[in-house]
Amino acid sequence: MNVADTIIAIGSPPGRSQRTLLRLAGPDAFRVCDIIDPVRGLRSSVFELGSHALPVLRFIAPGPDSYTGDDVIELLVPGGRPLVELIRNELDGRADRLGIPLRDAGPGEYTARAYLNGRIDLLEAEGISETIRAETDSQLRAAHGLSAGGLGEFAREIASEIIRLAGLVEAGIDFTDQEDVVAIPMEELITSVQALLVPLRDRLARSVTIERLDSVPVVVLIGRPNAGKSSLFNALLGRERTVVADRAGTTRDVLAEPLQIDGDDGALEILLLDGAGFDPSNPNPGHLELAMERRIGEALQRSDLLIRCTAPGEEPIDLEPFIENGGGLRILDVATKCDLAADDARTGLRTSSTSALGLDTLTRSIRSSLGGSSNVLGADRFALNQRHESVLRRCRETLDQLLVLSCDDDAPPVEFLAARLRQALDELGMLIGRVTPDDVLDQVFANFCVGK
Ligand SMILES: Nc1nc2c(ncn2[C@@H]2O[C@H](COP(=O)(O)OP(=O)(O)OP(=O)(O)O)[C@@H](O)[C@H]2O)c(=O)[nH]1
Ligand SMILES: [Mg+2]
Repeated sequence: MNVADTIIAIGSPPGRSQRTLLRLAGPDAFRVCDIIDPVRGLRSSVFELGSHALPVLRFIAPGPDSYTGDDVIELLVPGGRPLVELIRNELDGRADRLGIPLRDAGPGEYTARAYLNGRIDLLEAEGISETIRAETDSQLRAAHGLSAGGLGEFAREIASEIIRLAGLVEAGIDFTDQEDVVAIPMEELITSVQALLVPLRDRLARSVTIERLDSVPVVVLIGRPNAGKSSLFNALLGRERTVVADRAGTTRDVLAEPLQIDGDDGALEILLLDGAGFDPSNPNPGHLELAMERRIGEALQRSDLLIRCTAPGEEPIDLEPFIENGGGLRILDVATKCDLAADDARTGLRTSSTSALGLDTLTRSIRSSLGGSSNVLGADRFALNQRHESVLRRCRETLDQLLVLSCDDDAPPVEFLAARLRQALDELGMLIGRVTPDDVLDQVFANFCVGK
């Protein structure tokens, strides 16, 4: 990616629209658009397109105070893509005549330029990308957390304490012959690293990866007609979402509702599906039965967990013919209507939608069957993407190793400890930018009068 180029892109999604945005950025953006005296702001203007003077809104942001850090111009054009394509061709022609290389912007290039020009840090850039991708409230809040700089601030605080410690340890190696330099005592180093590990561990324990927020597991209630599936569906949701009746075949279609299961480890959101009862003993299913069977079959294919409901006196249905490549599919067996049959031979979790028996155990079992971890960003949680999480985890592991080394009876050479601190800083550098040996040296010189 060459930041010296001038780039152009249509900033509106494809399809019909009343206005379309065209954005240029780079050293020749103003020249291509014939702007001689660029003044920051939004103004109405005209764009000369052949013999037509097209009214446009023009936003001018001279660098370095623009989103990307270089000269930016945005044209808001009335009409959709075909008109914008004509403007684009006209601009290409002008660029050719002026000898300006004008090229299409690559994916994310405006934000990449903002990063490369020092307008935003890497974490803010990732936050912008997550904001664009966000589909749920949790994802949007997570993205905001990234772009608001919370993680960067946290990582910088940790790094600054590691720089302080590295400065002290390295001063002990390099300048012990200076009378005013005292190497950090081992106990003090251990206490400081322990203190550093507390927020790091806490952050990791309370973090939810953004990738995890993407995934809402699908849980399907399945069983014979009249098994009590819809009653269980309503009972789990805590409201009368669907019709329940003693007539077999009440539910005809697949209903889906989100359900949040709270736990010590944060909340887990699932999509709970209630479908038509399935009667494997029916040798001649009619048109309607076949259609219902197809619908429930589709639901099963996208499910992560099946709750197999069996009413008193019935055998659990055989799910094998239903599930293609279902080896990895989890099944939770539930004996329904246990208020009617206190003691029977059915296996599985005993529930009753009427008396609420076993409902708490069922939600806990759903959660643990799905792996338990949270996919909802609660107020006390932090969003990280997988890259951030592994950086923080590696930093924590490195500091853990340093603690083990320091607590060893045969204390290791101090160079080993310094190397571990450097390694932890290198890990954090993946979040906040590289921490150079000079940063550590600055710390040494700031604390001691070395070389005065
Ligand atoms: N006593 C008792 N009756 C229940 C319980 N759960 C469901 N029922 C009754 O069983 C009948 C069938 O319940 P539904 O929840 O509609 O069963 P379903 O599996 O959804 O049935 P289909 O949609 O027809 O496949 C209704 O009359 C319910 O009131 C329960 O826990 N205890
Ligand atoms: Mg039903």
